Amino acid sequence: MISLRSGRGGLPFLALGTSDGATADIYLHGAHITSWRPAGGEEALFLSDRAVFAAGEAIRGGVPVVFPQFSDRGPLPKHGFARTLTWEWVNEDEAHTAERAVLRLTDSPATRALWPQEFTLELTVTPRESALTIEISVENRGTAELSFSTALHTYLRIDEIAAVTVTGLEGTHYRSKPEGVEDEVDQAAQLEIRGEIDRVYRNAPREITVTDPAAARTIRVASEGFQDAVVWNPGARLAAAMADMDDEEYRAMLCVEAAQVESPVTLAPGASWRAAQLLRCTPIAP
Ligand code: TA6
Repeated sequence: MISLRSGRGGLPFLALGTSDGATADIYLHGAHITSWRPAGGEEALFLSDRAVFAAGEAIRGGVPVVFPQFSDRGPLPKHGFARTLTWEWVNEDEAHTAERAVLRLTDSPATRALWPQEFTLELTVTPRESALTIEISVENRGTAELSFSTALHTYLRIDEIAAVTVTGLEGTHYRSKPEGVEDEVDQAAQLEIRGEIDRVYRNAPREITVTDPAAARTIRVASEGFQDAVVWNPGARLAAAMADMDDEEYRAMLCVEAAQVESPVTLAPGASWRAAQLLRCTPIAP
C-alpha cells in the first residue's frame, strides 16, 4: 500500500508498506527516502535528530539523490539541485496498492536557470523482504548533449561506528580529501572507520558489506550501472561543526554511496541512462 501523507515541516511524503511487512518513507522533497525498515527488522537508515525539513534545504540522513553534480566539483550548489527540489509522485495505481514508489523530476525554470538542460530524472523505490532497491534513470529530452554526475548518498544506520567493518574494497583505487591523496589503493581486507573518512572509490566492486556487530546485522550495498562508490563519515570534529547533526551522531551512521562521479555520464539527445542500488539487511547469528 502507498499513501501520500503530511510529514515533518508540513512536507508531503509517501508511506509505503508492502505485503511482506517492509516499509519505506519517501519525501517528495528531493525524492528523499528517510526511512526503510526491512520486513521483521529494525530501521536501517540513519536520520539525524537535527535534520531540517524545509523547502530548499537538504535533509541530513536517509538517501539524498545527488544530481547533476557531485559535491563541489562544479559551479552548481553542492551535490546539485535534485535533493532540494520537489519531485512529482507518479501514481501508478489509483487503488494505491502499489508496492513501489516512482518519483519524477523534470526540468523547470528553476533547474534551467542553474543548468540549461531538458531532462527527466526518475527514482523507483522498492522495499521487499530484507532488501531495498533504488533505481535511478535519466533521460535527455533536449536537443543538445548533456553530462551529469550522480550518487545515492545512502546514510546507513549503525549502532556503533567504532566496531564497524567494511569489506569488499580491498585492492580498489580511491581518492580521499581528508588524507589529501588522489590515487591510493585500499589495502584493508576489513576497513575500520577511525575518525573522518571521505573516499571516492573508482571502479568499485559491485558489492560492499558493512558489518555492524553492535546491531547484530550486516548491510550489503550492491550496485548495478554505477562505476564508483563513496564511503563517508564526518568523524567527531566535523560532526561537531555541523548544525544539522548532533555531536555524537557520527557514531550512528556510515554513508556508502553508489556513485557515478569520476567519469560523468554523457547522453546524446533522446538517450537515457539507468542504474540501481540494492541494500540488504542480514542478521548476524548469535
Ligand atoms: O559524499 C561525501 C560528501 O561529498 C562529503 O565530502 C561530505 O561533505 C558529504 O558528502 C555531505 O555533504 P552535505 O552537502 O550533505 O553536507
